Amino acid sequence: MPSSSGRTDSADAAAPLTHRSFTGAWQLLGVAATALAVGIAEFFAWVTGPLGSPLTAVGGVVVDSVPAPVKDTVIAVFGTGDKIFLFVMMAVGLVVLGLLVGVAERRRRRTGIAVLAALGLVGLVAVMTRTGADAVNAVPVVVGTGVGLAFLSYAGGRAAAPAADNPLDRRKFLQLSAGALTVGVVAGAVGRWAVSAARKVPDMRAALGIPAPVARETIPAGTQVPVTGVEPWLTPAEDFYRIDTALRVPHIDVSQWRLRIHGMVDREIELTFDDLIGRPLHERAVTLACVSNQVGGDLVGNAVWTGVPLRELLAEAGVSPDADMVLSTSEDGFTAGTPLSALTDENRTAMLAVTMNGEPLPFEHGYPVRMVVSGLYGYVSATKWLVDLEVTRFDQAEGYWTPRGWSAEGPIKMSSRIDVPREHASVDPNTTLAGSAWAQNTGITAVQVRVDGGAWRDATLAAVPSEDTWRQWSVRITDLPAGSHMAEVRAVDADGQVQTSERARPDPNGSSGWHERAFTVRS
Ligand SMILES: Nc1nc2c(c(=O)[nH]1)N[C@H]1C(S)=C(S)[C@@H](COP(=O)(O)O)O[C@H]1N2
Ligand SMILES: [Mo]
Repeated sequence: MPSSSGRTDSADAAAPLTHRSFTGAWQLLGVAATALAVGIAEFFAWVTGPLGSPLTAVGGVVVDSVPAPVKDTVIAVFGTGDKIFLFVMMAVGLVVLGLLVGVAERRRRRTGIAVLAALGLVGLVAVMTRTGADAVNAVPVVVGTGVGLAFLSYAGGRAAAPAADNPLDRRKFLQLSAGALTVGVVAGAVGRWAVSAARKVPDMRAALGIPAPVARETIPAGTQVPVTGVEPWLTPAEDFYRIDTALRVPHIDVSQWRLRIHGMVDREIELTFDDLIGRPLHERAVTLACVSNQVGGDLVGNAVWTGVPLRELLAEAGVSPDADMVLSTSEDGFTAGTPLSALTDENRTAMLAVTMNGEPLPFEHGYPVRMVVSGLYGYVSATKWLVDLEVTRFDQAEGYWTPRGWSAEGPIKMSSRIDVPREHASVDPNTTLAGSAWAQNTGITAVQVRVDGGAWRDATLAAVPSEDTWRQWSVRITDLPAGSHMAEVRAVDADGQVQTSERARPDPNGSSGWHERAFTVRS
């Protein structure tokens, strides 16, 4: 078929495609069909709700199957960008699968169709096995896969037809594939954008009238050492580290929110959000830490929370003396197993928090209700988007991370960190070192620093409202000779325990070891 455009500079362009010709065209066809299938599915997820998104669902399955060392490596390399990394990996994977679809279809008709159909099936299974999915969530994947398959079948059939009766020349064929690819990418982008934009919940969050706490936290003056470069004692919510398995941040409607307290209790309790905030609220500053935090790492933050003490709710429910764990569940199916003793102890802070630094919880940090327990790593205590509390036993239930290689119980290890000088900074011979240290529930009584393996010097400690938070420290060092140096820090808690020098990686129960910092003194 002659080209009608007149641009016959490339004779090839007008040549008909034959079954085995021009691998590139077939690869483009495969990628286009795959993009069309995924893009259309993501587009329809906008209509049926975010649970219908195959990308989110497959990503969720990947997140759920990641073993502890892999999770730690990804977090160590990408930090809180772990989710972006996952989506980039999925996009690359889809392109590779698309190439495979095209190559398979070129080799033998219908094999590419089979590969794409199998891909759709994987998406469907992923979607349907996510927490909360129902039949309607199957629609996007089914429609998307159907469109992708129809396109592949039509265009593949044309491409493979004998030259004589083939209405598609090579240029038209490439245009068709490029068009399908564009439609797929645009539909997918629009769908994902619309899912996040179509949320009415933010308005309600801003309008929430949460009563003032009856018991206020009194934050003493001087919690912050006057040294530039030290992380703020109170971490702004925007800068607070975020770690969770949620590829789709839950947006819960507070008017629909319910919390059930059940299991080994005398009386089950069900609370609405109004019931919860109608109770006396307590305000506490508590430092949260992630078990994946490396020595010197930044997966730790300090905020002022208000909420209802868990002790009171559990007492009302009447906990069985045989119980030793509370399994908390979030709206998206994450679970944490917290030792009951930590939640009933009068000397510990353990609450259902509704505000963070004076605002309703940000969506990323658990809106509308999360747990905050002083002294336990987040994975065993800090359930965000909380909807269920089951009083149970460690020999009968386990939290999300336990079967994935993390300890069932996760007390936060005593830690200290050097913030200043920054790594490889160049400083004056007289300089101030500063940072923070934490031993929640016990409290920090000393921080010691040494340079180049010399004598330990006591740092000056900043003020803290309680032993629930980290404590800043600083120490002035004078007359350091020019050249490279190494500083180390260690903490001492109120029981006289000295922080261990023994290095441990984060899994299975938290990193340990002294933080060291290399720096240079200018001549
Ligand atoms: N629903 C839910 N809650 C969760 C998690 C999660 O994956 N899902 N991760 C936990 C972990 S591992 C940590 S360290 C803290 C982090 O809380 P943040 O993101 O508010 O800092 O949340 C905890 N609560
Ligand atoms: Mo964590």
